[in-house]
Amino acid sequence: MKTIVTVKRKALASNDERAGQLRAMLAERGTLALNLISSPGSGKTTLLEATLRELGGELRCAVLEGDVATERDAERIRALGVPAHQILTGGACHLDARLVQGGLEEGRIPEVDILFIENVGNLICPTSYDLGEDLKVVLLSVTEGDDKPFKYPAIFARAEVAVISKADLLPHVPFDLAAVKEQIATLNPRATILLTSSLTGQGMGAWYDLLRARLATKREETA
Ligand SMILES: Nc1nc2c(ncn2[C@@H]2O[C@H](COP(=O)(O)OP(=O)(O)O)[C@@H](O)[C@H]2O)c(=O)[nH]1
Ligand SMILES: [Mg+2]
Repeated sequence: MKTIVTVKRKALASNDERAGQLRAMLAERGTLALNLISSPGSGKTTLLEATLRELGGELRCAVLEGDVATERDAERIRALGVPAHQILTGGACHLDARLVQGGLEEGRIPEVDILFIENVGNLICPTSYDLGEDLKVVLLSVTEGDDKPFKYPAIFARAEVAVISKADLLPHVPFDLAAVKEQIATLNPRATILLTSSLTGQGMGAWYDLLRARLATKREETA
């Protein structure tokens, strides 16, 4: 047991070192980096597609996609004319800083204003791995049940932004929105909570404004 804990600690320490290198590189470029985390199917890629349609003409964006298998998400992004690279983990349940460094290797992704990293779909493993991002964004769709923040507390405690997605489906599912907001606020009182629908555009203005504001802050900090 002691050996397992020590090995895991060492792996995380080595990841943190690489994440520090990534953070320094992104700061030098003035790139804002987001790490999107959720269960499979919560709407990460659809949120990105809507975001890139909105911001694509105004800001330089690129996407690193993390999945166990297939290039499907990267293909969805590239179909919008936005640079995307698919990282295949070959079974691993999360991205780590080494994989992201590989994804950013010369020529794969140009220098951009915002780099979106879509993590492998799950609420547990990606939580511990720093990818050099400026902020972690957790998504929870209204179809997943209103008990999830307390069931997966670590990610909701760490994510600076919580997006409650698929708001258009609220009238059709039992989902206590107030209770979910309360759980998230209990786990992270400073979290920004957004209610969005990528389908209808509900709440998306606040999401775009948050991205613009965070990029401006980063530029001021790194100028
Ligand atoms: N009703 C509704 N469906 C959505 C919304 N966003 C995504 N979806 C659907 O949810 C499914 C999974 O979306 P996807 O973006 O691939 O999720 P990901 O696995 O988190 O990247 C797809 O069928 C989407 O069309 C939304 O805002 N409203
Ligand atoms: Mg996806």
